[in-house]
Amino acid sequence: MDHTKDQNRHHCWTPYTHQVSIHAFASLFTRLLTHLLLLHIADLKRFDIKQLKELSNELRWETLHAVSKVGGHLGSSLGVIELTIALHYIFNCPEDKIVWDVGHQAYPHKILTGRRSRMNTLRQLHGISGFTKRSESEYDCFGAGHSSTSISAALGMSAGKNLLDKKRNNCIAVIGDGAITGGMAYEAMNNAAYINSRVIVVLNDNGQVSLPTGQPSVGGVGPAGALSGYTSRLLTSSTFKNFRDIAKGINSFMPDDIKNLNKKVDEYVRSMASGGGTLFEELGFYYVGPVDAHDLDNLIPILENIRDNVPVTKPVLLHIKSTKGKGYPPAEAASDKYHGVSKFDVSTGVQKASVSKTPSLTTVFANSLISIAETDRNVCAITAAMPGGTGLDKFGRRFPKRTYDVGIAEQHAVTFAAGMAVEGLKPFVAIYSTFMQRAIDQVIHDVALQQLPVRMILDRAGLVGNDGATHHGSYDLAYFGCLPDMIIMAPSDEVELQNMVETAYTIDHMPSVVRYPRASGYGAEKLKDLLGTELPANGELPARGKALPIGKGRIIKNGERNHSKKVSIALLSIGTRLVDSVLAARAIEAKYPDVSVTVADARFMKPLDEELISSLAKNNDIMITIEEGSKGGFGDAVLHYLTNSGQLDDGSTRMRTMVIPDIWIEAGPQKDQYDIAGLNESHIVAKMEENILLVRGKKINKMNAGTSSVVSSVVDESNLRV
Ligand SMILES: Cc1ncc(C[n+]2csc(CCOP(=O)(O)OP(=O)(O)O)c2C)c(N)n1
Repeated sequence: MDHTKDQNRHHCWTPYTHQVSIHAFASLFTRLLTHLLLLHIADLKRFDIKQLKELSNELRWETLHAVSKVGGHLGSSLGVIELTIALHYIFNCPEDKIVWDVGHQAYPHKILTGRRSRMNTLRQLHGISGFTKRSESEYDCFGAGHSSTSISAALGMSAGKNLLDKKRNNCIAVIGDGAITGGMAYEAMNNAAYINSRVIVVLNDNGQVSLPTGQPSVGGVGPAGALSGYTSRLLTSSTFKNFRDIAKGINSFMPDDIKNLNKKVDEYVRSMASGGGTLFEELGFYYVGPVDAHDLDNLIPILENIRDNVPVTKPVLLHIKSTKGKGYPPAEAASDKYHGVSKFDVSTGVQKASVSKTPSLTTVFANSLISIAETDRNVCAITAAMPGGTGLDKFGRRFPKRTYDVGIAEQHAVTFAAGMAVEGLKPFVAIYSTFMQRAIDQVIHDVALQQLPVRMILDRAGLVGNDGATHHGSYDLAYFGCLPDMIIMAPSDEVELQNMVETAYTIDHMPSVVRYPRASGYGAEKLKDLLGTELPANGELPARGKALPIGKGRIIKNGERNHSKKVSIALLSIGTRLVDSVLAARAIEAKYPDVSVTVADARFMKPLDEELISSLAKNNDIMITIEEGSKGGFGDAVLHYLTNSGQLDDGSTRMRTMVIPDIWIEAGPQKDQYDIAGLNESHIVAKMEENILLVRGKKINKMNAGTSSVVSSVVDESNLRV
């Protein structure tokens, strides 16, 4: 990076320093960072502590500046600046392994490990990922996006190093107090001491478990879960440890005589920490902490001590206390700590989010559930650390006692809801489609098999945009569609969503699912024009939806039938691709006067509307299903039904499925992802055109064949004999 740019950066920054005066950014030139990146991350080791501190200011600025341009996860990254520097200073990556849990806090790590110049492409199409990703850099030893995997992965690497007799064994998992609420983290810790493999767990405690934390929905202002309470007690019951205290403690790993000598000091240090750090110690970890995460003077010698003195057979947990959003006042002051932000103005902290005129489907769900819960005290709601993203924050403000935030624990959320259903409650579990993948067995074993009426609300079902491949909700139609005793719905729009929430409410004899993408409603005008749906005179959604007949789809547009229409097509959509289907149908009919297109909305993935499907197949030359889901979902279910009932045997209907293709679709704007997936209006048009030509050709051949039937039948028979 050339120096002139850095100078300019100084000028950009000046107004901000006047307004909120952040002394942490006294050094506005990224001199050291530039120097370091011209060399190699290993050269960091030649820096002295003063330079490391200066570097942390530069890295903080660089992270802030990069995210302000493209949006992304900010607060978590700002909270681990010093930790990132300390880890790279003490350990030798890539040989040593740092596994960042979730990976959303790894931006400073990316900047330090050769990706500074690409930070402007963060989360963009063909850019670098917003999470760690193996294919992106050898310094990203493990990819992430979903939480609570880091300890297992680091432990596996450690065991691998042992088996292969590798001399250095520094495998480090950096995990937040949110991610550590996930069950996998405990499964890994339980296993760590047992297999005698050293793994270094850095517990980054910033008091934010859910997104955002402190909603009344979680019953108060604190982070969700008892574990957070426990680690907070560890923090408040003692002062921060400095490296001398901790060095004394770690000395207990020395030979026996020194060990005995130091034992008392060690006990003292650790009991000061907590009344023991006992939970982690009971799991067989050596507990170190709490330590101020922003104090490099301590952090560096402590990590050095752990590296050099903890035996290779002992897992260790370093408990650090950090401030999410550290060093950027607007982030520190915000309730969500700027966890995830859109582009923003650094000088004011004001985000440039595009505001939709119509409510998001998330809001429509929340409002619908609130209306229902107002009349039925048995309705309750469960979120796995995502009250904001699922709309349950709103529900929680209205019904705090009936809202449960269980932490990042999707499996528990589902079985917990199953337990509530046993007691006769009507639980709604709202989980993003991608995170529901965690709880498939709980849905099968605890819910469906017992026909318990748990209502599963899957937000972000489909392509999600800048979070990319780890977060797409592509598979739920496939993984739930194959289960017996399950009712699965996908609304095409906000009115349908409201109706489906109402439908789920009425289903008391088995589980039900409502899945919808990250999208906004269409609003009164579009609904009427495109789907023929009328809203009340005020243009707003009614207070309550109407329960739909189970397993029944609807026709949105009937294709015209007369002698001039030579080719007939049926588009059968499930979910929000319906509007693109209608637009595509209109475009085709305008372009080809001899083609008629019927558009239907299946509404239900399960049970299938077999009557509707059969009639569409029977009455059309071409039938195309469209869904925002992977193969194995709706289209396959329709095919399965039609082929097994012999309805495609005579070859008179050309059947095609349009699904999210069998590839990982990387981060980028949602609209581009629909293009990559081939699920936009233009792709539906193209798919119809392809088949129109073939059907026309076939029909012409047939007509020609009719005039020379004798000849062709002879040819056919001889072919058969061959
Ligand atoms: C399985 C799973 N569920 C939910 C999420 C959504 N999520 C991303 S980060 C986050 C909070 C993580 O908190 P923490 O680990 O403390 O990290 P922090 O952001 O506070 O640094 C959540 C709930 C996820 N990534 N993975």
